[in-house]
Amino acid sequence: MTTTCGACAKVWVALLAKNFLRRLPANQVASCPLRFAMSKRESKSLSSPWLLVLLIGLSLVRIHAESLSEPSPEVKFDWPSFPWSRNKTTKGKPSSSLYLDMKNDYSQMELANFGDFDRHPCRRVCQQGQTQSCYYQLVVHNYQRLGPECQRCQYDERACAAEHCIFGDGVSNPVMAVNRMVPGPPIELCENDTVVVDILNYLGEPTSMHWHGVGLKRSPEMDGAPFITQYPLQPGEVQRYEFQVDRSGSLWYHSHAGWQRGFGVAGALIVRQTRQENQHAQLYDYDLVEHTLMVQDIFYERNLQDVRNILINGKGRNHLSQLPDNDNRHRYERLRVTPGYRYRMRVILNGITNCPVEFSIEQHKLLIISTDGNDIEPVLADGFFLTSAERFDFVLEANQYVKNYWIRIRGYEMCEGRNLYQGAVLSYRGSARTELPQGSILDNPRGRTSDEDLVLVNDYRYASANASVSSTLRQSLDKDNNVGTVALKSLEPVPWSRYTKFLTYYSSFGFQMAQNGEMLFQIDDISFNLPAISLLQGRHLYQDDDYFCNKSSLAAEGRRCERELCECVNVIRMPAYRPVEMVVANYMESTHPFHFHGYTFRLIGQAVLGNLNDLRNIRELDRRGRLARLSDDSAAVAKDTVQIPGLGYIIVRFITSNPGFWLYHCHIEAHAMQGMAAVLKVGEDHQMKTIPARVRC
Ligand SMILES: [Cu+2]
Repeated sequence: MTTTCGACAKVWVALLAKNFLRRLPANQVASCPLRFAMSKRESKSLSSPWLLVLLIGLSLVRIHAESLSEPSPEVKFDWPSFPWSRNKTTKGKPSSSLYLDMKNDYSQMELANFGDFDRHPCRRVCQQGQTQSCYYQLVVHNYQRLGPECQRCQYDERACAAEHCIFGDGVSNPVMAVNRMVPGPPIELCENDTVVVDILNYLGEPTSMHWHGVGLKRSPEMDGAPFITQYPLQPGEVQRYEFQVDRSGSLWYHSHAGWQRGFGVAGALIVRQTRQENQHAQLYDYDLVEHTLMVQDIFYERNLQDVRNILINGKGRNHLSQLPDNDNRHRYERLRVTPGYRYRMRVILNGITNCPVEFSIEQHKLLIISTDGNDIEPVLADGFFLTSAERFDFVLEANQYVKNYWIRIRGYEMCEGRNLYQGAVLSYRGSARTELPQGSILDNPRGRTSDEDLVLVNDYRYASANASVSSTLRQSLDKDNNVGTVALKSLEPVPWSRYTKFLTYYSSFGFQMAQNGEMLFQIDDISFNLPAISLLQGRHLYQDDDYFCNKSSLAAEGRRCERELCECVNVIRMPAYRPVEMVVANYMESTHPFHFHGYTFRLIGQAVLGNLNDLRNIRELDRRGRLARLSDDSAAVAKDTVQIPGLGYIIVRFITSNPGFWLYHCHIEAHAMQGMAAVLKVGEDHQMKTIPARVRC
């Protein structure tokens, strides 16, 4: 008995410590860790140390009670020490050079050790002058949704974590996991931390990792684009990525090889600021990693273009099962909140197919404060749209009756065709812990008749298709035929003035049919082929003109790419350190998420253009002032991914201050892989960083 109680006490203490870490309030600046865990009411009432002791005692009793009913989570505390364990190597103080101990030492890499980073020393309240080097190991490997690990999990949800079961939507399917998780474990950092990540490729195919939203000015070779900034990482190899995150926000990591992102190789990369630097710090009480939602459309088996479901943090209702929403064989993600508090929440769409989604929470307003990791003037809305790779952060105030509410995802475009939607649960403390909200996820999933009273941010459905939509916000957004994104306002002023002269580039997204009937996607009427030499590493080995093409060089050769099929290594050259503007037209009726690496840009135009498929006409329209732009000094929203409306255009601006080769592509996986990609070569070879040869283990 004594031994058992001793073990319990250890678990209690571990759990209590974990609770402290999990509840770091955003406005917490004090050094006393106990204050982390106290609510406002608790901290007011705790004037005596005896009360503090009582509180800890009560917590232990409560946690003990919970541990009896939910035994599985403690298992992770029985694992061998992680290499980054505070107790083992740093005596309670995170070391800035901790990762150095691990250099070229992979002897401790046992699969049993890999999991999430709940206890990572870089998971902390950010304080001025306390940046760290943060070491992580990510094993990328084949796995199975509802695989052989899921012995008990199928019948008892509490067993899933201990079994490392990925239940998903309850349909057995191959996945590619990161540390036995889909999505992969979130990485939490403070601005200006240095990240060191060893990627272990345990797949049967090459991989690479892209850090979406990180600028990588000092380390362009860490961008993870195969054959652009690195050679792919072969099966069985380890590659170390090392870079500084000189910015904050909701970023993410994902494989940039093949369809791996669609199979699950992706996770959140959350970079926080100090309270002094955080311009939205007053707007919320808590910023918890478990309130990060990664949404993903999935396919079954290897039928890669047939979208079959949408999952939220890898969980959701199985649409094939015909089971009602409230059947306990569904696994819904559950977000816990305490009444009276305000929570920062983050949503990331790891979209694979053309499946933009609408996000909302039953009976709650969302105060939207950031997109793609860039702070915006807050907008109070009923929901927002996300296209693949976009992120939105919002503040949720837990100000409704204590019960469970649906968090709702509704799919559009291809997902609309399959009537796909998904739910998670917003669960107020004090409500039934395992119950689902009453009613179905979407009261009327497809037949909602009126959007009139809804404020939906980032609405990709442009005005001409939805002229009846008439919310106040949308009326203001639809001025000049704009869609939602361009109306958002950055908190940071633009880094140029009204007198700045921009170099303007015109570019297009379109498609062409190959002779064999295959639909090839294109940028500038060119289907992209991967080069045989990685461009950044091998740039001294070839003559650009012999190796690259672009619309100008092909035109000079007499090629008519708007009529004949052009396929090559499309490289668009830009001078370094210049203000640049890109006007990107979409010749297709369907929308495309536009993204390029290495930069955050400002969105200054986004509208419907009509049925045009020749850049000469678009340039002429622009010359005549027909392409609406925000005024030069307006606080245009900063983004790294944005939707190009069907038969529409976007205009983005940025300073080419990051020389290198940067991939420019549609973020729909099928489109990019079938040619809708190009490379921006920014600067000349001598302006780019010298890339050292890599040593791999
Ligand atoms: Cu596309």
